[in-house]
Amino acid sequence: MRTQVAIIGGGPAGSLLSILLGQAGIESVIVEHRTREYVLSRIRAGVLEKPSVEGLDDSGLGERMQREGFVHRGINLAFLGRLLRIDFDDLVHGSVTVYGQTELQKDLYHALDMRAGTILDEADEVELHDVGGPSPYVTFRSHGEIVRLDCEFIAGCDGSHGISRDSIPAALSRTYERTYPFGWLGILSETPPVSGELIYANHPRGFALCSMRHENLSRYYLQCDLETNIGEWPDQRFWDELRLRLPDEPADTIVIGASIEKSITPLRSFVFEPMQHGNLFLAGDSAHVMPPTGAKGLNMAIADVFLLSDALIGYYRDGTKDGLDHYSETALRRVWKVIRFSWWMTGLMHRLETEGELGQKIQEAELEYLASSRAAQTALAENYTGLPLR
Ligand code: RFL
Ligand code: PHB
Repeated sequence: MRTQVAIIGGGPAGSLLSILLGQAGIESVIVEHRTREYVLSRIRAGVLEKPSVEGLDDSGLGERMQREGFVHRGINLAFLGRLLRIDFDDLVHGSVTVYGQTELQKDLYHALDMRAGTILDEADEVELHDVGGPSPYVTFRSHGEIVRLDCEFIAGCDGSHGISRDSIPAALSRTYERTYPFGWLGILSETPPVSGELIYANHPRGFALCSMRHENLSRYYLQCDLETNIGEWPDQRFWDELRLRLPDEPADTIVIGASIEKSITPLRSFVFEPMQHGNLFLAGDSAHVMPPTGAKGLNMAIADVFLLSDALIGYYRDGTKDGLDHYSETALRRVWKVIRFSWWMTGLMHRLETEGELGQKIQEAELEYLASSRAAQTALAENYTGLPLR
């Protein structure tokens, strides 16, 4: 089998890349480890920043998102029993769109199907070969058969547990990592959201987040210990704890109901450098992971893919290698700013055991400062709604 670009991983990064390349007449094949049903069953991100929304719209992929997504012009920070609204519209003329990753993934698969894009799923034993040389190829086992896929470029879009980055020699690469000593216990519940906008809550008992998917589907998270056993968190305990971590106003009006999903996510900041080697290019979670506090992971994957697709299109259309040569350097400049923002917001909003009561007081002082400073609110709004793609 032969193609121009072999794409490892068919999550949002891999699917979007294949579509954008297809629109420019460049052939690609996606090699995905899981089934489509499995990929669509993962409940993950919920917030798209402005540059993601604009990019998807410009690529003709935003029709359902525009119809069914919810534009949010602000978020709320809860602390010391009160709510502080960060008004994106007023501060930076910005907004974000609440649209689940699952829905976006469905739209991407639909667009791939319409162009007869090739996804080889249930691929095992995926291996990359000769990424540093002129004729890279990928081998894998698909439905019992060993397949060899020859290509000109490989895009490693295989997420945080992927294998692509292992093909970049250790002597030439570097990882930066922090694992946080806590996670998020999340539930999805068919109840109306407690508020029209997201609420990020700082509380001495731990962080809480009230989010949503639509009018009758709420997503809530609680900071939890890494050793937390989900079995010890029946729905009632979750709701009781959530109420304790919120100011009275939202706490008293929460509509509770049965959860339809419950899971724990560990929190991590991780960057792998460089994001390219020879003819291999990394995009999305395969190169960087951030704690979900700033709602950035999916948006970063989308930003990488716009940059990489432009670089590949530049090469195939005009023969210029400039975009490809500078891909990692350009992508990482934005990656580090976003990693920094997610780290900052995580540190501001979570209970930090090692910092004790002093840490709590300092967080409260910073939140008070935010409440009193338009400059500080503007910095938050600018980062949350999305830094420019370049
Ligand atoms: P994905 O989505 O993990 O897709 C990678 C794909 O690669 C496949 N794969 C392989 N395929 C072939 N061979 C191999 N060896 C392979 N190994 C893996 C996998 O099966 C998978 O299909 O990575 P991608 O495309 O880079 O997309 C990244 C996003 O999924 C991720 O950053 C976000 O979900 C993060 N995230 C959030 N991001 C936001 O922008 N806003 C949010 O509000 C937000 N909330 C979240 C989140 C992530 C969460 N969890 C569970 C990690 C909330 C949570 C709880
Ligand atoms: C979500 O709705 O899943 C969500 C929203 C905002 C975040 C993280 C997750 O910061």
